[in-house]
This record gives sequence, structure tokens and C-alpha cells, in this order.
Amino acid sequence: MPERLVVKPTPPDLFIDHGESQEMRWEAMAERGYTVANERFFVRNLGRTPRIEASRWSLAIVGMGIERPYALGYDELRALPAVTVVRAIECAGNGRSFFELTQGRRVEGTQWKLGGIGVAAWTGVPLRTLLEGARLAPSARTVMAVGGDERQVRRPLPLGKALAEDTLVVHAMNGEPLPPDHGFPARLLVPGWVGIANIKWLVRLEVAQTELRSLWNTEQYVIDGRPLTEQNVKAALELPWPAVLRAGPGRVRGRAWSGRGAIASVEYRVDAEPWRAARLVGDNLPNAWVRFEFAWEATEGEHAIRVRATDTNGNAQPDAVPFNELGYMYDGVVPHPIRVAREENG
Ligand SMILES: Nc1nc2c(c(=O)[nH]1)N[C@H]1C(S)=C(S)[C@@H](COP(=O)(O)O)O[C@H]1N2
Ligand SMILES: [Mo]
Repeated sequence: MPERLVVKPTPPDLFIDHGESQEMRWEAMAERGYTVANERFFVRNLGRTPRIEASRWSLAIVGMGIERPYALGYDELRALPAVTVVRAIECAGNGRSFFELTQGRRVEGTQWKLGGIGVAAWTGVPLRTLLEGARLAPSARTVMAVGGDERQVRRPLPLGKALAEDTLVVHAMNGEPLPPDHGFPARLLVPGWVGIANIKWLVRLEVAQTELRSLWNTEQYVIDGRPLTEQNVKAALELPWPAVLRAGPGRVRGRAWSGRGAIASVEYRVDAEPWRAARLVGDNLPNAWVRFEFAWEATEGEHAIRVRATDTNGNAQPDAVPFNELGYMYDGVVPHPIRVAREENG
């Protein structure tokens, strides 16, 4: 059997297997709670999940942008005042497969549908607290977060975002220690930003007075050479792709999200019918998601249901997404294929 790249079990009823990456199946979220359980959360690795021992781990805070470099261990990190926030992490490549489906242009890379996202309650120490403890120089500009995986995946973060109150060095996910696949002992949480900003297995924070570069803000996770930052607006149905439904009255459910705010509205369209408003249900946190639903009388045959969301800052989903070489940021409206079987008697 080939050696697995991910530690946790990823049963095929919960995940689509992309090798290094494991995509959450949207049908597995049907009628579940607001957050995604750790066992069900998507995994995106640029290599294999490293096994790091907490007792041998430390986080070094270094660089010309601070006056007092130091390192702290796992117990020291956990002893600091922590906050808990509910936020999404979403891969910049989420939706990539739809460039081929809607534009006929296949892009190399993980062929995500829309399951490269999850929402969890993250507990950790504000990055700001850790940087201030190192006496931030007035000239500090950038923080390079470095991972302890084989490739030492790293990405620089501008100081402004590093100091945001919900940018955290996270050590717990949904009330449990971070699972190995999600960055144990500690990871960065950068709410609203592309998944790659949320560096897992964090071992070093390098604070610089200049802008910094890494592979992951110059060659990868860029569009037209510009590093990707905020995620955009998307919506998905909690149905298999393609879906098979029974004829008759029913309810269709889904979730919508934005990296730039909370969701203001969701609309849906069945086949060529007019767009109609869906009902938003329950919590609707910024940089997380909201659940939505609508009633639908399913009739026998092949259908396509489209959903589109608008966030509280007026960002909406376009009908067509400008093509980009690496297939990032696909936020376009997609036709979800639905086959309705004949109504059964009794
Ligand atoms: N050190 C490190 N951090 C990383 C990665 C990685 O491969 N190595 N993958 C990034 C990418 S591309 C994404 S989308 C998120 C995924 O987080 P998750 O696996 O916890 O869902 O982690 C990011 N952080
Ligand atoms: Mo990603």
C-alpha cells in the first residue's frame, strides 16, 4: 500500500481523495452544525503531514524587525491568554475544476470542486501579543511564517494583517489540540485570507523591515504576479455532485461565504426560471459562512440549480471568472447537476 500523506482516516463518504489533499464532500455537511468536525475538515498539504513532538517543538520569533528575539515552547504558548474565534479556512484553488467545466480550459493542480473550505472554532494567542513580546521595531513591515514540514512552506504576511485582532497562533481546533494534519503543535490563522497564509506546523516567525518573498507569494498563489490575499464570495449546495433526488416537494440546503465580510443574501435559480431569494438560517459570522435553504418541488428529469451569494460589502459572484494560469479564486456561478428520479408509489 502506498504510504499515506495525510494522518487521519479520510473515508470516501466524507472526502474526495486528491492524494496530498482531501476535499470535503458537500453532501457530508447536509443538515450538520455550523462548524466542521476535525475528522471531516478538508486537508491541503504541499507534501506529507509531519509528525512533530510537542516536547521538542518551539516557535522562534526572530528578525531585524524586532528588538528582543525569543523562542517559546508548547506549554508556554498554551499558558498565554488565548482567544477563540469561529472562522473559515479556504484554499485559493477551491473551485479550480470549474474552469474546465464552465470554460473548457483545464488548469493543472488539484481539481477541487467546492469542498476546499471548512469552518472551525480556533483557539490561540493573537500574533500581535507574540510580536509585541519581542518588542516590535517601528520600522517592521513583514512577518514571514515558516512551517516545519519537509518543504518548509513559508509565506510573508504584511504587518497590518499580522496585527489584526483575530490573526492568531492557533493551538486548538474545535476544543481539541490541533490534529497533526491541521498543523500540530501550532498554526497561523489569517481570517479571510487564502488558505496558504494559514501556515501549519509553525516553527519560525521572521519579522523584517522589508518586503519578503518566498515561492508561495511569487510563483504560487499569485495572479498576474500579485500575491493573493483575501478570499472572495462563493456558495455551495449540501448535495453530491451530481445529485440524485426523489420527485416531490422538498428543501434544498447549502452554505455561502466570503473572505470579505458576512453574507447579505443568497439567490437560487432552477433551470431557466427567474432568480429567487433563499432563506438564510442561523449564525452568519464574517469570514466564516451562513447556511441557507429554499423549498423546491422536484420534477422528474435532469435539472441544474445555480446559487449565488452577495456579501455585506457588496461583493457578488460573477457569471464568468477571468481565466488565470494557476486556476485560483474561482468564484463564478456554477450549474449543479440534479437528476430527479420518478416518483415512487406509497
Ligand atoms: N506548513 C504548511 N502550511 C500550510 C500548507 C502546507 O502545505 N504546509 N498548506 C496550506 C494550504 S495551501 C492550505 S489551503 C491550508 C489548508 O489547511 P488545512 O489542511 O488545515 O485544511 O494550509 C496551508 N498551510
Ligand atoms: Mo491552499
